[in-house]
Amino acid sequence: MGPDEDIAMNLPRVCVLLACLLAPGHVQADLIGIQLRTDPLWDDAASALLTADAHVVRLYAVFDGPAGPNNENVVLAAFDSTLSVADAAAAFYQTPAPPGSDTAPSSDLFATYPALEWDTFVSVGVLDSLSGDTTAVFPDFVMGINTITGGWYNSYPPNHQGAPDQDFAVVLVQLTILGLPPDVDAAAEPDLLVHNPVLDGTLTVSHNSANGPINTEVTFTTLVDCNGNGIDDQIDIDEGTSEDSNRNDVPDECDDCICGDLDLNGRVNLNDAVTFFGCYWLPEPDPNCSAWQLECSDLDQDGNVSLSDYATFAVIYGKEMTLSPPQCLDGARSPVQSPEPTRLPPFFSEEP
Ligand SMILES: [Ca+2]
Ligand SMILES: [Ca+2]
Ligand SMILES: [Ca+2]
Ligand SMILES: [Ca+2]
Repeated sequence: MGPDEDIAMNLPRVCVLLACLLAPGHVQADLIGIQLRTDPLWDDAASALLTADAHVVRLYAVFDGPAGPNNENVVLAAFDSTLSVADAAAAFYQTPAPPGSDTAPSSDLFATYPALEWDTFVSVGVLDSLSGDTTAVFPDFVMGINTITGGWYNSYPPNHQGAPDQDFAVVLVQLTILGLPPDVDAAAEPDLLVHNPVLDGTLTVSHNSANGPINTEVTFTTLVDCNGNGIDDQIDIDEGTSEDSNRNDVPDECDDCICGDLDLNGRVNLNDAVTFFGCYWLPEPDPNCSAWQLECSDLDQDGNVSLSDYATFAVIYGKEMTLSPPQCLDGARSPVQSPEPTRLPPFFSEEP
């Protein structure tokens, strides 16, 4: 848990304590949000038992304090939620061992069926399905897309439903995922609630607070980070960190080079020439020539943007172009004619 989460979780807790002082005997536990937790130890334990590379994640509903004796029941309902595995080749693990339920298995069965501990299940604190206090029916998590529609009832101990941990967090879902590529680290992403490498979908939870029902929706989207900066590429584009000249929602630095078309507008024209000249004989990227532009200006891919590239650029100037370096001249032999001017503006062609 990071420092921000610590603050986020402790602040309301302080407020609850103050509320206790001001109005003793009346405590309303409110939902702060949904939290996703991963632990490499879970993965190791599950993988050892399931004889497969396993990724275990758990979703928790986090409250701002304990439910009080005068306000014992906290109602949660989850509805119209979908959770699927981000990778099409992967699937949620569902143990074939009894009881074969999608709800939390009884820990009494773990000695006989150790893999049952890592079953995929949905629960709001249903610690023991043998006790018969399960209140919802859920789909088989072996399916790729899981639509969860049902109600969960979380009440104050000692009835064993919804018992929170020391952080007032109640487990909602355990998801054990098999079949992901081995390089996927389920714990690696900085913002697990928004972008997670293993989950897609939404989880909507309704909480019956002191002020009426409150809906909390969490959307899980796979982090798309082609440029490897740890930030979702759509955010890179929206905030201008990355250009998206061809509006394909892919940062240009991740797009394939198109011969001479350095702004990816489909033509080799004046704007590209300005960029090309800015990259000419440049040893490394600078404000006038990004790393992607420098790489793509090297039309023969020999490692330098030199006179030979300029000669090629002059040939393909004014043409429409779809081929990638180093096939630029191959493409220029049968170009689609363009109305753009075909004469390259004057340029010093001497190498430094
Ligand atoms: Ca990115
Ligand atoms: Ca693009
Ligand atoms: Ca262009
Ligand atoms: Ca070159």
